[in-house]
Amino acid sequence: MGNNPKSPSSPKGGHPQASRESQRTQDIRKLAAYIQSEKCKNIVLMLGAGCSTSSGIPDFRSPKTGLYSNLARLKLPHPEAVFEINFFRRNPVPFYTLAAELYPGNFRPSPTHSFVKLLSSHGLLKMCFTQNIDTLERRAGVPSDKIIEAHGSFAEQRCVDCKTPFPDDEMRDIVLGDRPEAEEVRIPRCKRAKCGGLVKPDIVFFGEALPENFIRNIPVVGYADLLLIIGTSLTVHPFASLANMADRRTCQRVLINLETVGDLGRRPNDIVLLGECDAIVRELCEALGWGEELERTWAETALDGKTDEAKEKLEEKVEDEEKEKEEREEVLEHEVEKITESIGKRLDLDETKDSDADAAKGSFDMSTSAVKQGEPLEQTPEPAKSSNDGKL
Ligand code: CNA
Repeated sequence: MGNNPKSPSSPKGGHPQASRESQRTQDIRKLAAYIQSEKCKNIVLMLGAGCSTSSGIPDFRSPKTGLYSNLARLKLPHPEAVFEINFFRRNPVPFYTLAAELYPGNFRPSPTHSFVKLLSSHGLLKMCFTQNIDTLERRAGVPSDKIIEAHGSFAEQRCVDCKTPFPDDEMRDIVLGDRPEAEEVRIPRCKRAKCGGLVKPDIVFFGEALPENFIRNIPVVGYADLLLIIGTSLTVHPFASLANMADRRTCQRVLINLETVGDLGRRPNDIVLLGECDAIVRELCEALGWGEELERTWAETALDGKTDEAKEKLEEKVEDEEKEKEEREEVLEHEVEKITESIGKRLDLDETKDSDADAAKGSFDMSTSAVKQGEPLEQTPEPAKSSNDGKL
């Protein structure tokens, strides 16, 4: 199975958007069936900034909303300079101005992060490689031994010269706390006597080596039955190269993103699901029968750090919302039953009228389009083309 995002296969006269959506629904159902099959035991994830945009953290490259298009105020020679180690050593102000906007603690994981937790609690998650530095996978409850923070994180910090660790609470206060009006931004300095070097969070800047546990775990991708790539432009290497390490014969690659990226869509069995990752993940969880579990797991992330009273209120709110949802679904089901019944009657009448014409046209057998549990994913007749042809 697979799809070509560039050429929606709308029937003549059909609405291309509607056709794309039904293709997406079909792909999601087949993906769910594959996940539930015996073949799919090891799921590997590659995550990027797009997983956290709904949490309120901008990504780098989205036009208008991305960090790079909003950095003019920092007067950088080029946008990436804010994350370049040599530039940071000369001028740490732009980084620390930005750090206040990205610093963990103020953000709640997205439903996509909670989906990763579900994969883990269902025993399917082999490894979650993330480029994100926001620690939202941890906050969503994904076990730490299943997370590779390939570009490090804001969780710890140290001196760039002597590597002495710097206390977390002081760092938090410097980045997020009040500062004197005259001070544009506060820069943490090493506390070791006679050092005074610049302190930097343990995030990997351009020009720095990737963490050792990333390098050590690269072979894990080769054992994946399913590689899910979510919310990344696949432009930062070596992380982006992991996508090509998936075994062509045994691994199903799936991209969930706002746009096509890398060479996803080029292998005949690639699946490209374009759209907001939270919406797609919710649809996938519904197809897996995990819909309610996802919402409950995600609701729990809102309780993090809240008082008991606030927790109770939130829990009550979630329960009320679930009850309302159930009631709405019951009413809807009833309406659908009524409509189906009346259509059934109308069809009976029409059938008697048009039976000769129907016999001439032949009939469409719904059962042939049904997705069977554990069915192997088919291959598309033609390899799909990505919009990034030849760029990588
Ligand atoms: P990027 O280059 O900004 O690309 C983000 C990708 O996600 C783009 O292709 C977007 O189209 C897509 N996207 C954005 N929002 C959504 C959404 N809601 N649903 C689906 N897709 C979406 O970011 P990458 O992660 O590819 O680049 C790697 C850099 C970004 C790493 O070094 C990170 O450290 C760095 N970064 C991390 C964060 C974070 O930790 N949250 C934020 C900003 C940048």
